[in-house]
Amino acid sequence: MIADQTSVIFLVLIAVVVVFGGGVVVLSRRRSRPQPPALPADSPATSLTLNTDESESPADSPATSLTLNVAAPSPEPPTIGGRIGRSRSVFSTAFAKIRGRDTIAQDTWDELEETLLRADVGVKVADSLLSSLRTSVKERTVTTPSELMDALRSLMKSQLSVASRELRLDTAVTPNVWLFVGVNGVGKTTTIGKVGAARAADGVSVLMAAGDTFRAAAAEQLETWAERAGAAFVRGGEGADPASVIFDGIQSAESRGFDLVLADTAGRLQNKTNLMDELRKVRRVADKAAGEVTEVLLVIDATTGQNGLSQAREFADATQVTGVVLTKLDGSAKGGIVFAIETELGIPVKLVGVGETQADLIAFDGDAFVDALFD
Ligand SMILES: Nc1nc2c(ncn2[C@@H]2O[C@H](COP(=O)(O)OP(=O)(O)OP(=O)(O)O)[C@@H](O)[C@H]2O)c(=O)[nH]1
Ligand SMILES: [Mg+2]
Repeated sequence: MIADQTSVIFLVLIAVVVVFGGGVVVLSRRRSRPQPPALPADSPATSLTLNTDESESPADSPATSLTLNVAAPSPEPPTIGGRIGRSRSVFSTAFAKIRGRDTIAQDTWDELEETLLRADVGVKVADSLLSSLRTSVKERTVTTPSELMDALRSLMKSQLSVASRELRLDTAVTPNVWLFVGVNGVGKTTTIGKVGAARAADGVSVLMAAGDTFRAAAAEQLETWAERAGAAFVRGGEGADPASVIFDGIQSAESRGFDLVLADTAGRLQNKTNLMDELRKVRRVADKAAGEVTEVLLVIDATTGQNGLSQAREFADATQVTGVVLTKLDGSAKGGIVFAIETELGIPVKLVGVGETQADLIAFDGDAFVDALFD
């Protein structure tokens, strides 16, 4: 329909140019979007330029130029494979090298172990994967390096087959409360911005509560994300009690009939007892407020390595974490920590952050993640 209109405008303009003997015509069309998510730098706007043959133009009239600037189409939703692609080659290269060997020898095992450890799966998970593979080789169900890699891939997938990764949003509850916790700088506030935008786009009414009262800038950062997502926003004064800001946010959401409160908290190290106690209080008070805490999401930076496991342990103990958000998986093929978190702690990874913009959030899929490490 829009394309038809553009064609009509195009033809009319050509006619005008022909009738009036030249000139430069520039047409711009930008698709209107309610929330313009920043386009990735590598998706330029489409520009089409048509020049008439100068030899046919009268000497005193410039060549006719018609430029159509069309905003690039919305990027395809990101995929794990697409986003960690840039640096995962270290793994796919190692796996491909093993696959290309003639036999399974000691150096095959060494290389395999090193690659798994580099992917951050941790010693325990690597040992369990390797010992299962050794058994298969002993029993001769696996005889070639290629079969070995296939067996590893399916073992890794089976380790990530948790019952459900769905985020709980109960329509009978007003409001659902999702609490975001984690150490400093992992991407809590950014993730709230992304989650809020995605839910608001689905028609869920969202309120963001600035429970990070440690710095004034933290509330302002969240407010910006709330504006972008079209979400309501509640904050307290600098240094206010985070639990009471979140409580007020929840009560306000209830009285205004909001579906979902996304509560931000200040980053804290998992070994700081007083700060972890503060978080316990946040959880307790949120439970006392209206609605129900239906998710406590621990945000972990994928590049953190095995330290992510001790973060998960301590935060789970303080707040009954229901899921993990693994951020910054773009540009990193690590994130093997998901194996340790899921197998050792039984906490499902629910979301993955693959960039800094609103659209850079993916629902975690274990199979796709393992495939991305291999392919
Ligand atoms: N590349 C990349 N950067 C991210 C991602 N998520 C967040 N970031 C960046 O990480 C930095 C910290 O993000 P914040 O959201 O402020 O982290 P935070 O956990 O709220 O930090 P504190 O509140 O200080 O504890 C920002 O520069 C974000 O843009 C991601 O998935 N990928
Ligand atoms: Mg923050």
